[in-house]
Amino acid sequence: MYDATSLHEEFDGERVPPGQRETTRFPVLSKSGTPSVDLSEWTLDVWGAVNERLELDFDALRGLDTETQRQDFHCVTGWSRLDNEFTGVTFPTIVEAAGVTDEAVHVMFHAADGYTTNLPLDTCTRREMLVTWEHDGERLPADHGGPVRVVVPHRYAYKGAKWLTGIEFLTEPERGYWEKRGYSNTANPWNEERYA
Ligand SMILES: Nc1nc2c(c(=O)[nH]1)N[C@H]1C(S)=C(S)[C@@H](COP(=O)(O)O)O[C@H]1N2
Ligand SMILES: [Mo]
Repeated sequence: MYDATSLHEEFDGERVPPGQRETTRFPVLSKSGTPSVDLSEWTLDVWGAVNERLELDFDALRGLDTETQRQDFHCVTGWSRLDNEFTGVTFPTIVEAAGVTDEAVHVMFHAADGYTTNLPLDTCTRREMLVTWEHDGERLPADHGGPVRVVVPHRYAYKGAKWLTGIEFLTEPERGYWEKRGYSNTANPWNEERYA
């Protein structure tokens, strides 16, 4: 299993970032409750600055290279849950499958509840940036974004869209739901980039 729990070293920080408290619970934070996502109708759409638009159903997504990683999870409201096991497809695998073009500089993630969140492309093209459907050996619970969500251990968790439905490659930066409403656009936990 790939262990991503030492990535704090890259940010010259402690494993539990400043101002965070470790919890063994896994709280649920959603802007508007849990949408119902019918897996038989669900697809992950990938579009924008790509050579190959993708419309992956669940089996097609799981047919890409998958891996299991150990990762920490940092919520901007102050809790961190360490040593999660997530199984999924890494973002670089998706970039390759879609043939992302040189014009792409930014990424917008779209979700079934209308949520969006954004990141620069170079912040996404990392192995730890995972599109996942399994947590600690079980299918990802609906409250935590099942069937499929994004996890971002190098950023606060609001950068990880639950109920993922789309990945859009942009040629200009844009802001997502919380980034338009006062949360930090950069969201680095080791710099406590919580609010803009
Ligand atoms: N689609 C969607 N994704 C979302 C959210 C949301 O409201 N909708 N909330 C974000 C926030 S603010 C956080 S802290 C994490 C919480 O994930 P959890 O509920 O699994 O702890 O999901 C993020 N992803
Ligand atoms: Mo959050």
